[in-house]
Amino acid sequence: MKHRPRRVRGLRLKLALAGIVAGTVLFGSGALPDTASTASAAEQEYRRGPAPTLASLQAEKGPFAYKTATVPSQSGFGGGTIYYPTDTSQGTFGAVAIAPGFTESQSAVAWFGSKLASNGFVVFTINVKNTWLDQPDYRGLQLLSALDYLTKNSVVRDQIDPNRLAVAGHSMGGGGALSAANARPSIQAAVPLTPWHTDKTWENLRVPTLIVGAENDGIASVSRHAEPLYESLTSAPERAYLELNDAGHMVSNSYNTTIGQYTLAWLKRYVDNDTRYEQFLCPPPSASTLISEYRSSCPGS
Ligand code: 9J3
Ligand code: ZN
Repeated sequence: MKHRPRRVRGLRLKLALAGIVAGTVLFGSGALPDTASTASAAEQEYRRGPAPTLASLQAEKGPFAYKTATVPSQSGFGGGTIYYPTDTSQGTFGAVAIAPGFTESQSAVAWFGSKLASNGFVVFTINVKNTWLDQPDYRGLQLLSALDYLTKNSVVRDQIDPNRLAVAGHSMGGGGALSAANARPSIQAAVPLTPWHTDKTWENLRVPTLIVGAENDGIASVSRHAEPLYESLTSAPERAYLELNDAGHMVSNSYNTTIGQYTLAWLKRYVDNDTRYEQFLCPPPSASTLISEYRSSCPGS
């Protein structure tokens, strides 16, 4: 739905706090610490791949070669497919677990495997235990179980940074991604895709979250799901709402350039702390033939 852009909330407070922190650092020590280069070292530590361009974000595949590994059904989730970069020369990668929606299998989110693994993430597309029955919160528990499997038991466990994890999912799986992020604040990013959840109170969720909505969604209408879910994220350190123009509920089930572009930028920015991607998120895009609406906390970082 189209709305007036919303005011950035909390920006003034964040600037004030930043000033207090900077002041404490400056006045609290004899020698001036080089905070700028410290920050950029931390940012650069997790950078993977070359500097991004709009074309590289929109490309179906990135620069990393990748392989897949099949995982059979486990006690905590219904198995799935791990897509992982084969390059072991650059240290660990961040990882994202992605759940499908009601009636769906991992095939509904499979394209994120190649898109994101080829850009330097370990991706775990999962099946849920009972694709018809499992409610969003249970899908969320299964996402957490899948992340634990990835970092503790999987064939690529040593290639994953357990502190750089993310969750995503379609519809009830997107509701599950909210639930997982809410339960585990150490998760670095969440990307619910045309999410569906009966609970619209996510005021305690503290994970940077990008919600993708589809303007003409007839199953999880944006006015009843994506938009109120986004608006409830008042404690998320960063949040964005990307609404795809003229799109339906299944828009994320096959390759979509705009969803791929923003999902990749969001994960790079918040899982890898890669500020080279900030320019593709902030300032926010204007409405276009592709994007009916965009809300965000920009500039918040
Ligand atoms: O996962 C989804 O596609 C949610 C859709 C839905 O309408 O669930 C109602 C039972
Ligand atoms: Zn809208």
